Amino acid sequence: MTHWILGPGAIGRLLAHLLAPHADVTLIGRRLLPVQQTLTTPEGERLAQHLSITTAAALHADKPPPPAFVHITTKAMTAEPALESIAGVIPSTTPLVLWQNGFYVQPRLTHAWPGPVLCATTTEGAYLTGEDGVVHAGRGQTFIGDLNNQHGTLAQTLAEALSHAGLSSTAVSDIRQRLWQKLAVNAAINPLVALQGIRNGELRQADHAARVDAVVKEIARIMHAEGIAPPSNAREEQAWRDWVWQVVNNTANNKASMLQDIEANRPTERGAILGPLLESAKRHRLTYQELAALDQALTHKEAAQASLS
Ligand code: KPL
Repeated sequence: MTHWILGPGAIGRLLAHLLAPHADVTLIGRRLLPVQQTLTTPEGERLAQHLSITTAAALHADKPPPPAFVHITTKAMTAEPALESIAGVIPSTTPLVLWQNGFYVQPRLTHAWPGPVLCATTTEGAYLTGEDGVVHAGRGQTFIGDLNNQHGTLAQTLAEALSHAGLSSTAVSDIRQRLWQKLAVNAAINPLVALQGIRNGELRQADHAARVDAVVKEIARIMHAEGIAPPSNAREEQAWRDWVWQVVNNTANNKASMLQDIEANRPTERGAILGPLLESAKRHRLTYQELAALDQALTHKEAAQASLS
């Protein structure tokens, strides 16, 4: 089985390290990285591995045989341009696997790409340490499915391949619900910590906590309108609140991905995380002033940073 992994960020490199001993794997970036790469396991073991790394431009010149799967592991807002960069070298029937947060690129590519489009959502923890290292900080669970439930067998094949490689994965028929549930948590935590420049656990301070609860109130109503059940049986708003605070407690020491993006002067996933909520609130005529305020503040912050760089 051949896997191409488009986007050598933390999840992309983690996938490449885990799959490489079992399958034919190529990691594709905008620029070349050292082929000798190191994975630090959750147990602290350092494993060096020679990975096949190339660029989209080199693929156009080499014209290799098409892969069984193209995993897109870029940030949400760069997934489509990344696919565009290799679209000329793969048949349009090639299965895609989308690993993005939010709910932006998943419906767009499901609609636009002729071949199967699988979506993955994962709680694996990983971060990069420079050009040649990735740390697998914590093991998690990965769920795979497609939005129209037409590719269950393919999702099952991929889930088995990933699990065999050490990434515990399950094929599911409710991936839309799982993507929105993760989006809810990301929307309640990421914009606030990115704007305040704080670690997740600092949201427990009273003034931040009141804001989190106000955001969760809006999110709970939107989820209800979208038909997305909370991950437990408690009364809906309470269930969403409990879940968000559980994630805050479990990740208290983390710098959320959006804060890392702000600190590194990269564009954030604002559009993919807040965008679908704002769009849904407008469509269902629900209140969204907390979410809109976060969106606006992040837009200003990103614009201010871009003008300085
Ligand atoms: O997924 C996350 C992120 O950082 O993007 C959370 C759950 C907020 C943990 O930090």
